Amino acid sequence: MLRYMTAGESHGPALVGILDGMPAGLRVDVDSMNRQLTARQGGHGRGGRMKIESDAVEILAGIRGGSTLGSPIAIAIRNRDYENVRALMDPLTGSGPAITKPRPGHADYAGALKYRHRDLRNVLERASARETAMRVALGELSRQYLGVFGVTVVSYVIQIGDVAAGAVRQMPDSTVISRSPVRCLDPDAESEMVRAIDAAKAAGDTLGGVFEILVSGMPVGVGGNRQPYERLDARLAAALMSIQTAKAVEVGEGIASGDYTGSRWHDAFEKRGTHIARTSNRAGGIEGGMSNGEDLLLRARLKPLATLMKPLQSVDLSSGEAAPAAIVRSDVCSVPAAAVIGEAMVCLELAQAFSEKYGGDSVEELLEHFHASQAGAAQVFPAPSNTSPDASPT
Ligand code: EPS
Repeated sequence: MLRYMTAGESHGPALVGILDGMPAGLRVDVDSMNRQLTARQGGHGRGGRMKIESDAVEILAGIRGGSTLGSPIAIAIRNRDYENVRALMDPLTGSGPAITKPRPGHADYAGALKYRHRDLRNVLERASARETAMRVALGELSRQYLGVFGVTVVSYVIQIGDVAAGAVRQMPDSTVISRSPVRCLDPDAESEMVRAIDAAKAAGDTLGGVFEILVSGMPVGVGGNRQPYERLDARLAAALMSIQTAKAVEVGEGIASGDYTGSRWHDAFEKRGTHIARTSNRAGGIEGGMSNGEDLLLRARLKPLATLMKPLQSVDLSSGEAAPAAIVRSDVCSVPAAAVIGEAMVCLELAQAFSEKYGGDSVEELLEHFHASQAGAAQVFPAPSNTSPDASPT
């Protein structure tokens, strides 16, 4: 079983993460982990913090000579900004003026009451999206694990504020995505998105948006329907909803599904050569909580960031008096970064689901299980099937 845990405050000494259950013998590409960390830091609309950090992983355990050992993998990412705020954040002596005016839309208020903190900094330090740097590092390791099965995961932005991009239905080139300042594949929408972010910044405001994740190379039957928590759609939705600012997740054309009749919505089967294909993919590659062999299509809708340079009305919790909400350094728009984080979350969740179905102690054993499963599935029906062993990666 694959599982992970992270720790770290936004301005503490470091973020740390442990990924347990990775098989032995996986070649690890640290450069691609660092590239994803750089991608997470990017995107038009990011704030001053990103000029201070240059995130890179430090491998502490579980990897030797560039390959996984099968033991727990431990990683650190240093917070450079810690050196600037040591007096405030030192784990033993840190202290400073309390933040007491909660930002509407942020974890400030609920967290203060939940943990009985009088200083909202004690809430915002962990609530900050800074911790997602570690998710991205662990997610990139999970992507490398998924690569063993020939699975590819990409993300791109399809909306920022009220600027929407054209639909994407084919696996896009990830280098094209990473060249865009807003991870958008539609050049017209891209320049309008950049303009919208600049306008929001000038107005002291923030913007949310929508990103999409496309997963190709999925075998049939990952996830399950025996128990609610096995369902792949539920698990991927939870993984994406865990991203700061996420307010809704869509699987395939899920949001519109209630508007259709069954005969118009479901993805009919079609015999195409030696394969069973579908005439559409409104289900987003998941039926009955299991992958159905089509590409996975997921979307996350993000609210605008809660820290406003022209703040909303709040209450000073220390005095009970009305006051504008606290202003702290923040971003204007983090949708492109959230897309990178979304990819990581999907990789982490999919890797767990794959390890449940095909798990092994080494990559060799994993592939034995996978090939045996694919070959077995191909025998179920003598008729054409897209689970043929030929479809499996070499
Ligand atoms: C972020 C780090 C934060 C913010 C932003 C994202 O750094 P700092 O608080 O030092 O400026 O830039 O966080 C938020 C928008 C938030 O609400 O916490 C990051 O690393 O992604």
